[in-house]
Amino acid sequence: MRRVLITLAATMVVLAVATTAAARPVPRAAMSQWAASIDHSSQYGSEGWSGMQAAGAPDVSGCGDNSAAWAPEKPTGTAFIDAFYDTPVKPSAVWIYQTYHPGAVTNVTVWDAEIVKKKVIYTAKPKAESKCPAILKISVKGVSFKVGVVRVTINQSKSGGSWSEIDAVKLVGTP
Ligand SMILES: [Ca+2]
Repeated sequence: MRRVLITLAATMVVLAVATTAAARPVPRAAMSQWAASIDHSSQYGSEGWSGMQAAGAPDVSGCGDNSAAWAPEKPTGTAFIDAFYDTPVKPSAVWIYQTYHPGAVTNVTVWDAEIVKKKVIYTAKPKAESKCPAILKISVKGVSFKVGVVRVTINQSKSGGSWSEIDAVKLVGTP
């Protein structure tokens, strides 16, 4: 009887190992997230129009000068925001919500969370985008590392002497 029990126990261990080995990992679903915090090259105000106004979900409706969006200190020249995300992801898309004088985004660069690896995912010449508000939807391919930071650079040379403002920056990818 004892031998039978030992044999039975050994069989169960083998079965358990086999079951574990056969179980496949479950693929992670893509997720989208809004920036948790923002650094900036400059900001128009410390509260309204500050860098943090580009964190979180969009909260500007329509097109116009709105304190719930980030604006740089000056309505001329270049400026950038660095959007930081809580969960680093292999990116598939970055969406930039432009709510005043769209068309100024000239460069989007992504970093890993440790700020070691980086890749430029978008470049363009500044233009006056007639559609406003406008979402710049960038499809991201070929970034092999998990992204934790997105830098959005704007050039306001075609913004008609007024500010180009960004309401939110969405990062889509797989954790
Ligand atoms: Ca906002």
